[in-house]
Amino acid sequence: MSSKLEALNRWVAEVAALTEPDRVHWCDGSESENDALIERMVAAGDLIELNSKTHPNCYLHRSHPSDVARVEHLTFVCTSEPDDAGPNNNWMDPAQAHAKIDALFAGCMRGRTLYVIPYCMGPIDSPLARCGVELTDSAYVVANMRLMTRMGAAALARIEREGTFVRGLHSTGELDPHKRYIMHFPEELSIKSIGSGYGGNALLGKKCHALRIASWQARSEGWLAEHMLILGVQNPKGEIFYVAAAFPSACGKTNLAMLIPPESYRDAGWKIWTIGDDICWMTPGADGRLWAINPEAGYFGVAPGTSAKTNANALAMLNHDAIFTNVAVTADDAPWWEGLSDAKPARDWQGRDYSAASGPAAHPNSRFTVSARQCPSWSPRAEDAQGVPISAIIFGGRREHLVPLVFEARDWTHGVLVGASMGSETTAAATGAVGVLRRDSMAMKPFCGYNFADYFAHWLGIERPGAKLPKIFHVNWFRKGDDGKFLWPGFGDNMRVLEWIVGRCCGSEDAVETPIGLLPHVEDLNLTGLSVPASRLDALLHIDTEGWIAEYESIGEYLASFGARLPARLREEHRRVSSLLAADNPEPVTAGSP
Ligand code: SAT
Ligand code: MN
Repeated sequence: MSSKLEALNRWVAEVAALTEPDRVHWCDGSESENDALIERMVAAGDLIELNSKTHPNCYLHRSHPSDVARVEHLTFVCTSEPDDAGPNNNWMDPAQAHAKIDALFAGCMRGRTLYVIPYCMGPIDSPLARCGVELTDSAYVVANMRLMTRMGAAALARIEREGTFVRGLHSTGELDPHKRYIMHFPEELSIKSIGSGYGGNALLGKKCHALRIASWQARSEGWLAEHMLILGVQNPKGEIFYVAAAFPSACGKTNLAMLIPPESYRDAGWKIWTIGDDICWMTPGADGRLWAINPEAGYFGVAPGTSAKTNANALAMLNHDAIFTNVAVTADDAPWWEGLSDAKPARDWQGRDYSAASGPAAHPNSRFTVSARQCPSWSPRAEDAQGVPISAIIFGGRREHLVPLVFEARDWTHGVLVGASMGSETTAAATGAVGVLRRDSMAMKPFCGYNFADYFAHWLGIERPGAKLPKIFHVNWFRKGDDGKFLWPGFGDNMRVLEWIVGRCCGSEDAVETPIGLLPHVEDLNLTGLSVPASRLDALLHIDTEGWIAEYESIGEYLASFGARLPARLREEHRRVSSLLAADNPEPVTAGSP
């Protein structure tokens, strides 16, 4: 097979000449194709069939033990000018990068099949959607891309019609961490990834295309490609407000996107609809509002901690037609991970007999891949070609201290500063130390395909005459008390915060002004059925002025690291909040004081 698009045929031929596969397979996305692939992977031991009674059509994949997460230190943005990639990215000269990675691709597919995967990010008929083609030698990648994107014949037809597509070349190579690179060429709309078969390193439609390359395209075309979930909050009147929320990887986006409200809310008629759990593409509409689509068609979610209590919707979608990566299994071949149930794991994520001495049974970054439609809270609006109008944008990270449960930015400029200043403690989603506080602007630190300074300017520029932009909020579910325990129950109870946010968007809720933004009055949070002591709520909504002065000093240093390219408006906004904090300090330290 080949395509009607000569440019595509030529590229496939060039890649085949370089990588020397035994055969080339053009994926049509059909059921029979998938069945045949799964059969081959099971025969080769790349997939293990799970219990067909409790988990029909579910499979387990065990990745190489050194290949279990994204590798930010091996991820590059290769632009002609180093400053275009910015201090937030690793940079390599494009010609040098091509030479380096092509040397690794040479002959790497001998004995293997080269799969051609045409895919569409977003509803297939949406003007907001964008297409790509991934060339890979991994059948596991094909099976995952089939769940995560609109993959196959319909995507190819759109690509042939449009003539343009993002080119992604991937090989598992030797799975050698020393021969592993994830390279992006935004000026060429292309990606080359070798040496990893895992998640965001290998499923090129996800982080590589839908965030790094798309953010670059979005800037030149006037839209936003963001690391955000999208959910709909339906109130008892039946009105639905759409909210986009940015959190770093493994900070609960999937759980928030599928939130089940507390019983009192459900009885009153509240409901959450899921549009997406990881990526959001937003475009200003003719009406001035931001309209959003989820470019993905599935979820690649973190397994550990997912349970009937924390995310019953996720559990319900995981008992058929799902791929599990690096989870443990029980004696009767059901998938298992820490936090799931009291059942005992029989084998750990590496397939060894489980022993508590060798660490967690499931890898902390173990994942499930499943079609979005299997989620009980899936919204049919996820297929809407025009997207959904966004009423609120939420930023949030993991912060043990200081940052209150929720606050609202005063206006768009302040909101952009709040997003740019985001900090979060690192997680197992990327290789490296866990629990270290780092700045992660808009949760895009690992994903913005260009200089953050230019990205902040692009965000500021979204505010144009006539724009009816969403309100911007910041939340922190991860605040801990002196006893080291979480102060806020989180999960379904986050509904209480969402209600206040939606109330602010339609003008029905009041707020308290503070230097860092607008906070709820404790009595305005609906706490029916919740037994959190008043002292804990006070702590959750308390502003520690001295702590915030120090925080703003650290934010100032971070912003200064972007040098002269940082938009002046952001610098001024930082100065404005800093002086509000100084004025609020009960014991101001003034220059020249004794
Ligand atoms: O592996 S992925 O990059 O897809 C998951 C994540 O880190 O969010
Ligand atoms: Mn993510």
